[in-house]
Amino acid sequence: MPKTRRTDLRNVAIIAHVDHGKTTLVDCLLKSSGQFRDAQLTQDCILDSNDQERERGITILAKNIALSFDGVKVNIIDTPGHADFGGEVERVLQMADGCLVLVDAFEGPRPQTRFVLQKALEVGLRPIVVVNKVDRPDARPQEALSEAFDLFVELGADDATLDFPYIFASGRSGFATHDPTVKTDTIKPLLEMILDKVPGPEIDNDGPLQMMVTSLSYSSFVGRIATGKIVSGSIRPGQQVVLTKADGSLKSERVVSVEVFDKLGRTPVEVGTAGDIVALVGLEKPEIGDTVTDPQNPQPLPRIKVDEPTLSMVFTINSSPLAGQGQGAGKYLTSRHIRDRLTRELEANVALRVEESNVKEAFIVSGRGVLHLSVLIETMRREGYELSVGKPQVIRKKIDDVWHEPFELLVVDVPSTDVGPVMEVVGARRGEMVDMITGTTGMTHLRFSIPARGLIGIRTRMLNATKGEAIIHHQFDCYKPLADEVPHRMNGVLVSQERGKVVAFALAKLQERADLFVAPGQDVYEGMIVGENSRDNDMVVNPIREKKLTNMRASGSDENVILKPPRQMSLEAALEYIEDDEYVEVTPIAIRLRKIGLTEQDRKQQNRAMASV
Ligand SMILES: Nc1nc2c(ncn2[C@@H]2O[C@H](COP(=O)(O)OP(=O)(O)OP(=O)(O)O)[C@@H](O)[C@H]2O)c(=O)[nH]1
Ligand SMILES: [Mg+2]
Repeated sequence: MPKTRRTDLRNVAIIAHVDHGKTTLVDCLLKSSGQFRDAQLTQDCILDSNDQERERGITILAKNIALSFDGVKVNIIDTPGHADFGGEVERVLQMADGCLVLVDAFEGPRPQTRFVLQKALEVGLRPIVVVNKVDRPDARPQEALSEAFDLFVELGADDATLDFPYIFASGRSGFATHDPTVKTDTIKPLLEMILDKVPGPEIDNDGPLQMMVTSLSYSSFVGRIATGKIVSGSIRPGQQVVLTKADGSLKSERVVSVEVFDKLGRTPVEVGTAGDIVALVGLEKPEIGDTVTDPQNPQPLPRIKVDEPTLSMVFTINSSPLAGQGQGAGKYLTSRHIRDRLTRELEANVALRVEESNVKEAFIVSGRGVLHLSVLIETMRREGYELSVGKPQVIRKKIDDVWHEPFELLVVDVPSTDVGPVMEVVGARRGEMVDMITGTTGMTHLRFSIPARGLIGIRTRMLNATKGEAIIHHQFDCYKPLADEVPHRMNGVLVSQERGKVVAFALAKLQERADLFVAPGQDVYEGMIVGENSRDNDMVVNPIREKKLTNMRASGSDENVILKPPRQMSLEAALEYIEDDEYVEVTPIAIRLRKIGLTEQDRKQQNRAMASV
């Protein structure tokens, strides 16, 4: 069947390492297209539209937008840069016919640049390199460009691909230029390059309908919405189609509505034709990798996979004495609430798995990393859920009768003087060095292969060891046979022996040998963790004990106790901190740490049970 290329359409994905400016650049393209009301464009990163994306300043979900330039429709897919969401990037590249690889003009290519570029080359895309953030005072655009070239070479790009088009830009200042020494006042050169260098989609208009589901979203009104690119044929609302499923079976369904991307949203159309990226509404249970195809002549496309989860956590009800207490406490506390919410999450969070656990009221929730799962926990807490979450555990696999565990590639950049402490931290966690490059700038670039469980909590430790200088990035590498034991937390914790309100007098005594997590006036309960012991053992303490009243006024000093501010932990930090016998208690108003066994007797029993496993 002869294939043709559309000239009225471009499908382009934007890929890069985390924070290299993808979303800012897409914003800039949107603004420059002049197709928006001002009110829509007042914020930065309009595309990072959910709360957590805004607060964390990262993109979590890939997003489609569309604009038109010189009479051509341009579909742009913004992708997340964080390694936990790398699988998402890989999938959405299926919708693109070209991509922009952004490289920070100071940092040059970074580990995730390599990962996403490799994926783009694997699906046969010819990337355009955008050396971005050229407005940075420390920008070194030419070096960044030549480092990008080296990366293409390392990845085995063919000659045609090595001859990649490139351009310099600043998404934040809103311009693109062919000469980094000359600033312009428009992003147009980039749009022109997209029209010029990204091929229109190659299509077969007369072939049978073929569209692969590459992403899913969910609405409680219409259910799952399947997005993908039509490779051949066309599709109309009301049309009868079949979905080719993972097990090879066919499922007959009817499409209710066909929508295309339009600016920041979607609009229904009468027909979607080959080359279009469409969202299909009305399919019952579409899954990633299904081909939506012609019932008369079903032709499945090669199926894409969803990355397997590498990490799991126990989610269970909040069983602490403070559950549901206090102003602003959670509204959803039961295991049924949690189960329903997790089931709903599975509709569109494709890398997530949920299983019932053999422990009552508990679920095993698996995902792509601590960030992937903590985003879900944070979302739930904002929606009014309370829950307890166990220590993140890596998922082991039996391959040829031998237990394997996930290993990651850990990349660390540090000032050369801090290489020693980095090696120590990584070595203690069973990491092995892959290579080390000392640059001319006084920085050393180290790469390690490390068991994924060794990474849990490594960030804090590494930052402490290098006075905050280390820049760390990691991504899944492969499964290898189990490594040796990874050492546990060095310090024990202080466990409250009673329920009540924390008293300054008690803390003053405790802080002599501990780092405290609570402040006077705060509610605590028996079994709650209130601080970190300076030694390696756990200690039961009483943080609510008042000073004994005596007839004699004590002499001076203990009247006004001076307390160190309590250590505050983010949700991620808390998840990385706890050990096997501990939970993080998550409510809309608090994140607390606790022992799973609240009384000493419970804990003894539990330890015995654990020891016997
Ligand atoms: N100097 C400068 N800073 C920029 C530019 N573009 C983005 N930034 C800043 O870089 C940071 C990251 O920008 P984003 O656009 O969120 O980066 P991203 O690539 O979408 O990040 P992820 O989605 O998390 O991978 C923000 O603090 C931006 O303000 C630029 O052109 N120049
Ligand atoms: Mg982004």
